[in-house]
Amino acid sequence: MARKFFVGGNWKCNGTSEEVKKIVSILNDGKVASADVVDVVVSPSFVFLPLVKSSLRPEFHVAAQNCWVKKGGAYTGEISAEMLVNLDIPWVILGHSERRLLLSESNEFVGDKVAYALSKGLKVIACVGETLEQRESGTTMDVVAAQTKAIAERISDWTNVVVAYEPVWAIGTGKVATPAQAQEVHLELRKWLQTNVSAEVAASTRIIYGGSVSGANCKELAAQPDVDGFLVGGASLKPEFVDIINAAT
Ligand code: G2H
Repeated sequence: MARKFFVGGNWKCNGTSEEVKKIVSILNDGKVASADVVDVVVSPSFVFLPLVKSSLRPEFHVAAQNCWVKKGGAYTGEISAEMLVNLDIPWVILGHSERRLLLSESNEFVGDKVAYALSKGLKVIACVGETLEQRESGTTMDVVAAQTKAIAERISDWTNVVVAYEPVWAIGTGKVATPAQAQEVHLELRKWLQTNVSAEVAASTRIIYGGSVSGANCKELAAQPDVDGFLVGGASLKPEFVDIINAAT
């Protein structure tokens, strides 16, 4: 089953309204592959979501970088899935390692968030990935399997899920996983889905790579059979993001 290439731009906690407008205009002017070939989703901070959504070319979509684990209420500082749906924001990134590590989000908490966001009609980019210590101790697959299992136990429909494999040691470090390292984990993750969810879900779910993806390394990574796209941080704030989108072709 053909999986459509997917490129996400995670702008993290960056940008002023002027800078955001500049990035949007670069994206709007960029010569990119057609929407039949690649899904493009950019994720500005919450405060810029309406601005980006209203000014971005229509075939590109927006994602929030997080949302609350259940219905809104007395949760100061949080943004609910319902609010994103209300603003017509189709996607949300959940379980990014920066939140898992800096804000102590557990596998179970991330799994609950994924299930709740999906139940409200959002599409989810669910992030998994091991730390350097875990890789060096040989537990990479145990870690990403446990993170994926916590999601799998809470959802039954994977249609609106993209899994982002982001090794923590490669995030923002310039130390990208080699194409072989990325392919190895993506293939193992797909096998995990086949064994623990279903062959259909394993074949159709997009598994994208994140961690120091750039215009220079994207083509080689994209050529791997189980790499279905990217979640891009630093380079998504630069003109080279257009080249990364075009890695699909
Ligand atoms: C990983 C990635 C975006 P960067 O966090 O999700 O960031 O490309 O800067 O390593």
